[in-house]
Amino acid sequence: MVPNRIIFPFGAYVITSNDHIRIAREACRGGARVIQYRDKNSSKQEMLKIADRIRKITKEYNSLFIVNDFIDIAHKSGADGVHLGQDDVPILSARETTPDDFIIGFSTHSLEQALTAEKEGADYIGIGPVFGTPTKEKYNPIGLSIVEEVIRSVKIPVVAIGGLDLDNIAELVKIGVQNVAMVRAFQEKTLEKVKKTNFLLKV
Ligand code: TZP
Ligand code: MG
Repeated sequence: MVPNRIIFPFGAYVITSNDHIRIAREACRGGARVIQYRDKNSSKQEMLKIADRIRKITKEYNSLFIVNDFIDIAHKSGADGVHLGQDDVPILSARETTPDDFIIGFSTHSLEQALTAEKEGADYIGIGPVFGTPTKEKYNPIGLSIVEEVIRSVKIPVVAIGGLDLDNIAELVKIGVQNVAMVRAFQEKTLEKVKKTNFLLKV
């Protein structure tokens, strides 16, 4: 569970995939309360430099900073947490090596995985891909009904992800989604799109 003093914020959950520092800065200016640094290209050394910069920016705006995949980069940069996937370090092992207030987010692709992640102590889960997406093309889209079922079945925050953009957020709001993570949609016009996303999510 999220330690009492950390309240996982509703709204736009911004995932960077390139131009990380600019996107993080614009996203924070636009009101994003969670930034995930997701970098599939840089070396660990480069990643640490980028993570340090994003940490400073997110601190300035009081937004959460989550590092994708790498607990060590998260630690060294002073991030608030890490986001792990089904093929990464299991939640229980990650918990053993991190402080109590360290946020562990976990990617899930079904109701069963969502329930397991909650049981194992994830602070929040990602659920998706909701719709088809080239960003994660090996995964089949799970559709809105599973997302709705997951929201009703777990108590931890649920972040919908995959194939989302401003034109389908309304469908998600209807089924109770309060957190929306996007990669491609936030690459351009980041500030403006974060603002609109938060408006649509009534944040
Ligand atoms: N996990 C599930 S779908 C996805 C991840 C990282 C990619 C989402 O990317 P996009 O570009 O917002 O569809
Ligand atoms: Mg991963």
